Amino acid sequence: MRILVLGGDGYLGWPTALHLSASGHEVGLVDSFARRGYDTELGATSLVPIVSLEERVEAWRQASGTRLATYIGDLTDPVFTHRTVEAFRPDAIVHFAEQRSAPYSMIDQAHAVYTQMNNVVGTLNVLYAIADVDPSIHLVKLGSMGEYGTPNIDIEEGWLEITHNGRTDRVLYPKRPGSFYHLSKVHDSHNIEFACRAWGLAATDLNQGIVYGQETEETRRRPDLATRFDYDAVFGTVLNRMVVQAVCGHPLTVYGSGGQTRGMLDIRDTVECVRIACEHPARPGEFRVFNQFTEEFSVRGIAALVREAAGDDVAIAMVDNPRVEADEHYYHAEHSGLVELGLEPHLLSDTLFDSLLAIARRHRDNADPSLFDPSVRWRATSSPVGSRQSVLVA
Ligand code: NAD
Ligand code: USQ
Repeated sequence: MRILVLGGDGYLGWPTALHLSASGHEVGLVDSFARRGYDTELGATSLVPIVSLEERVEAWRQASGTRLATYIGDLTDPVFTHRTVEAFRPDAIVHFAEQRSAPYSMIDQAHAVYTQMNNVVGTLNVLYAIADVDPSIHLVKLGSMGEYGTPNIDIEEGWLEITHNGRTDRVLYPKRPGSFYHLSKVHDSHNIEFACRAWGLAATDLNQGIVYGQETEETRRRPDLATRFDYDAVFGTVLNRMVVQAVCGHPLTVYGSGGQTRGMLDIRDTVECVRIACEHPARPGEFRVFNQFTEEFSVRGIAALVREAAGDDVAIAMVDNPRVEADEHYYHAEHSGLVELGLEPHLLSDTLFDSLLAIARRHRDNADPSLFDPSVRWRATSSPVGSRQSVLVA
């Protein structure tokens, strides 16, 4: 298949592109380098050094004998998006290209507006490009388990059958997410479902849990194929952060009571789930939803596992929760769709010590401890007006 990976320079987009290429598909990459720009803005860098996209693509050519096509531009530009889809003519588009940090979206008004404009407008442009160029292109869109929030009922895969006043219907599962970032994903899901209904597009929404890990079979082949490893308080996700904190002798930062429970998955399962979704497309007009995670953990459970693997001298700090979220709640989410299509999950117990801790130890000298403690509070609304640029200058 010809597969266009949007956000192909990112943490997940890059290893997914390599996995699809190694599986025999023709792969093109699209990126605006927005993510590298947030690093500059926040004064943060990946724990594991990463090279430029140009160098990565050349490294993959040398390692595999395969060329990846690259398109540099911003999906919020409708002309760029349309021309790219027309030029590459994909069978499937995998859409990772969004601002993906909840804390980043909650810094202030400018960052919330930027996040929703970037994500919602980019996705709308992708939908229009598909409808104009070739409505049979299968859209595989990365959504988030956080779209659902933490309801007091079981979470289904995207859809819910309800009976109300004696009548029954199948409706999109009601969403109650916890940040302007997560809300941008909800808005995307509604726009995509409508495009499937109105124009007959075929889409798969992958409501992915929190990803951990940094290596895949393909990125391991050479150091210049590495993907990024974020551990800072804005872009680092909880397990990756705690592993780096542990090897640096910093207390593990559990927010609130640590009862927040989340679905999680290994980065090797992310790339495999996307391959499976591409190779088993949705039908024309179908808005298909998979919950993409393999295991559930509470935040304090993660801290305990990291301490068990890294050593008893690791301290755990209960930090005032900077977010507005339930830190004790019911959680049970369905996630059978991808397993039924053949996913064989990796378990955290197999990865934590051998892979994650070893990587963190190897690169611990690159860590900046000033980036460990939370820096964004959900209730603070400073710098309410202005552009993201003026906030940076200030
Ligand atoms: P990332 O920030 O590392 O990668 C996203 C890439 O998209 C970056 O390279 C960025 O430059 C690019 N991009 C952003 N906006 C763009 C635009 N308008 N035009 C072109 N390129 C643009 O993020 P990631 O961790 O790889 O996540 C990828 C996707 O997966 C996101 O949509 C995210 O919401 C979703 N997801 C991630 C996780 C996780 O734990 N990392 C979990 C669930 C879902
Ligand atoms: N948390 C801590 N300590 C930390 C960091 C986080 O206790 O040092 C807690 C948070 O309060 C939250 C949970 O851990 O309750 C998860 O936080 P996170 O930063 O690991 O993940 P989240 O903000 O939900 O976002 C990440 C990705 C996002 C993706 C989402 C999947 O950044 O792109 O959509 O995971 S999900 O959580 O399923 O929505």
